Amino acid sequence: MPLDQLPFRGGANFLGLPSEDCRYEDAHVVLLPVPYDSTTSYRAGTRDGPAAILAASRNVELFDPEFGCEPLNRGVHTLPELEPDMQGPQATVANVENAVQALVADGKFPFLLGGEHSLTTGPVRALHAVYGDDLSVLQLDAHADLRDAYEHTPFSHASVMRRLNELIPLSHLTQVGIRNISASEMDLVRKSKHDGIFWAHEIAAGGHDQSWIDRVCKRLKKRVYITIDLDAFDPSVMPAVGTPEPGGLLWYPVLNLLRQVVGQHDVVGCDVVELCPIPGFIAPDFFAAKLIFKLLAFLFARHGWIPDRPRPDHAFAQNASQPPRPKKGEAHRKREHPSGAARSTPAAVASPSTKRQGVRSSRSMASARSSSPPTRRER
Ligand SMILES: [Mn+2]
Repeated sequence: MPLDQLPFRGGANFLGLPSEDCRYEDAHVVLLPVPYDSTTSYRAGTRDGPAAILAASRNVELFDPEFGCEPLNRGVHTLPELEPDMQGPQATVANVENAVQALVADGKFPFLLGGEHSLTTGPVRALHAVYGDDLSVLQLDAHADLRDAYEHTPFSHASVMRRLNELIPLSHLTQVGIRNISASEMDLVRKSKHDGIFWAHEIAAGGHDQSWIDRVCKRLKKRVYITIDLDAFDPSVMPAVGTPEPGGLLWYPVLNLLRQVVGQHDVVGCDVVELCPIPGFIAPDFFAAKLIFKLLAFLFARHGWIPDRPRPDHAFAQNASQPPRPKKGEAHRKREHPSGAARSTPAAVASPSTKRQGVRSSRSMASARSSSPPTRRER
């Protein structure tokens, strides 16, 4: 049997979409996986984060009830992993900066998958070169990361916001979910009258009052870079981080924050960093993948990148008791369970819009598919 008729999986692209739907040329968003950790101070392993996120993303359901469609069927390209430079964090950060510079020059929205948090300096430098004082940074994190140096390096993940502060003023930095800060960082906060910290305990004390989200949005400038250190979340929902801290943020409030920020501001780049996978425990990997899916969906909605979008912005969020009905023709689509049960059913037929990367190794197969032999949906 010829190789191209066997069910090889495609490369590790986000969501496992067919390669013809996530070409670089057509992409709005480009994911840049950087499997780097060298300054991690507690449990190491964030270098395995990008691969775990991409693997988990294959199991994210493409249909999103909030949008009433499959918002990310096309337009998201995943680059191969950027090789870490073992000379140290500076060299790797420089490579990331160069990569993001090239993506922005090509008109792509850059989305970094870490890796440790020190990488964030790369995209922020590249975007600051473009947007200057218009650029502000929204950081979701348990840690203020304002130390001048940590464990003898100024490029530590514990110093990343301090490095950014050499580029952008504290008035352009908004920090959400903070609950770990040192005395020296607190000194800096007091002396500089930094009022951009949204403490985790204050958010928690507010309960269902989410007016803090309005205050976050008010503080942001025109252009926003979003950096999400996954330890911003509570360890009960996101235990797979190198430096967990109790009392963190939860799923829905963070989605509400991201929905509003993306809806009201010009978000120009994002990263999700510090996933430190726990072998055999898939829930945190999936959590990270789904978080990226939602963030990208908000972004696609904001820019009108979702083709034939059937519902107005965030209608589901405003009327959560009424999930949208499937579009005509979708009602009988067979839902394949993310557990992979469908994998054992080679005859399973997916509608064209939901097919993911399966046998796509040659043009001949692509054209064979369009003459409609049933193609197995790869998950
Ligand atoms: Mn952190």
